[in-house]
Amino acid sequence: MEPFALALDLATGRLAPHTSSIVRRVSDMRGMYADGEAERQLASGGDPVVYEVLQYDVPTESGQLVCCTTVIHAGLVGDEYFMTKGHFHEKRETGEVYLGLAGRGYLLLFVDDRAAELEMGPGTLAYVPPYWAHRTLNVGDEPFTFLGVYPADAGHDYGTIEKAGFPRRVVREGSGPVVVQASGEATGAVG
Ligand code: PAN
Ligand code: ZN
Repeated sequence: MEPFALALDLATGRLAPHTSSIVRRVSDMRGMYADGEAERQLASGGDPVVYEVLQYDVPTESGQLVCCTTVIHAGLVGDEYFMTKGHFHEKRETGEVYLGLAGRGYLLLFVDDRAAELEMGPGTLAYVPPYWAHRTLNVGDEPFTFLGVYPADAGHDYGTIEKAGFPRRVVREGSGPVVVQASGEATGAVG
């Protein structure tokens, strides 16, 4: 791998050049939102784009670092904010660093019976420790974008989250976000 420099647009999160990208729509996230009916209606209606990931690929080997940006669009499925699928790293002992670029979001994390949520905005540097599952979501009216840097051989385990979900969700109550237990009751942790 040769050294390289990329242009990162801090306002939009666009990374140029990038060598791969992912676009995920509501229909790509079946069963992940609490309100299944709202999810089905959106998916069979306009099926909006929930988020995009732009990445500059490097060899998938120990020591290499992937740099990628995520753009989560503003929106709701029922009362739940647009979010990423969320994952554990397949290599559980690998961590990750996120840097907020634009918009307002949350980072949800959990490991075993511990859960955490971090508010993110432009300039927030968030640390995802090894072993913690992580999911981000947009609680604002504009796209929420952030840069992620993680070991190229980390791998992504989505299956565990698809089966078990996250222990906490972030929903809009009135005009703002509230963190609730996945079962529905408020944690009282964040307003
Ligand atoms: C991020 C995520 C990105 C999209 O780059 O992959 O935000 O989220 P999902 O992968 O959960 O769909 C990261 O954490 N990489 O390891
Ligand atoms: Zn990750």
